[in-house]
Amino acid sequence: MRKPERPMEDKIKAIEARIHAFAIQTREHLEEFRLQFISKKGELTSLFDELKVASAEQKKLLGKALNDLKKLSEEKFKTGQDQLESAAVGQSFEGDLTLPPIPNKIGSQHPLSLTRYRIIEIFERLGFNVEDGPEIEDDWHNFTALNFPENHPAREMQDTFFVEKNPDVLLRTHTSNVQIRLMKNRKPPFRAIMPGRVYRNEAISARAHCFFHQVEGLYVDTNVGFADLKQALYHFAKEMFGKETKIRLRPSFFPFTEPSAEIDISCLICHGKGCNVCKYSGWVEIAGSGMVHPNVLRNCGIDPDVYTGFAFGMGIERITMLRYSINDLRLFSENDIRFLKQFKAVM
Ligand code: 2U9
Repeated sequence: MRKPERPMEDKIKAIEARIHAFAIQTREHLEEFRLQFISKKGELTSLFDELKVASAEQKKLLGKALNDLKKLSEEKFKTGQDQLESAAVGQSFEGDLTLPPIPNKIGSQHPLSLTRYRIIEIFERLGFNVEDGPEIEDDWHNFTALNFPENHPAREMQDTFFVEKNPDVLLRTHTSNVQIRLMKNRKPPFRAIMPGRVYRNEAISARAHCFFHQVEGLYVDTNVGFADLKQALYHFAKEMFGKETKIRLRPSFFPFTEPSAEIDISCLICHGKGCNVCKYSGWVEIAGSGMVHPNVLRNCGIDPDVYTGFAFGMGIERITMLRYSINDLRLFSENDIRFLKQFKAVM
């Protein structure tokens, strides 16, 4: 005997009870729920199919109940899905989530890097490229090409680290070797700065170290004059130390420039009145500079009757010490976190 057909109303009630009773605790339960009640092959779809062939009166009576059931199943599915997802996120945390967060220890940039980036930024805006070269160099690129005569006392003055087995090999004493390589290998005009590490045989103290960092600059073209040098370095001083900064040039001597000048800035601490930072002179030295010596141009195959150029050099440590009021050079290489964490990029 055929089982009597259950009225649709009963079926809706029975399914509603089963939906309420269904516990969704795992991903598998969620999928099982979806197959039973939501999918196209699920129980609700077959009830909707039944409704299609029902009388108009039944459609009116049961259509709403069936739609409510559909809504109920979808809401239960969504709630189950959300709960499983947030439980998965929660599992990735460990320990007591009500405790204050563990501080995020991200590093900070080294003050010498911050100063190097700032110097590069200033000169890049004046059209200078950044060039790089070897720290282990031969005598010609470090001394001879720069117009240091064979037995010139300046070679000893530089207190160079030579390689014992081959006295022609040394640790560069300045980044000028990069400028020599640039001038030898390419044709003028050049406008470039050379940041890098240099080495000198000095006893380590608050003011000296066996290595430090320099930025040198070179501008070679037809018609480059001393006024260009002055203007470029005045612009640099104002950008680096503030608009009120003044500069002064003092005559000096370097084998590779003629004429040569030391560049001083007005003291940042006392603004020229006199204090112990500027040794009561009101001025602080920041760089050396000059017009590239004709012999140096000639050594690199550049005709000094056609081209002229200016060059300058500065210690990045010195600029950084003035910028951040640091009084001991050793702090830069001791890796003391208490010192290093105080510096943040100023954008
Ligand atoms: C070439 C031609 C000329 C670079 C220059 C200085 C003056 C200078 C010192 C500053 C402080 C070195 O770091 S420091 O101890 N530098 O005084 N440097 S002119 O002149 C050049 C370089 C390369 C081919």
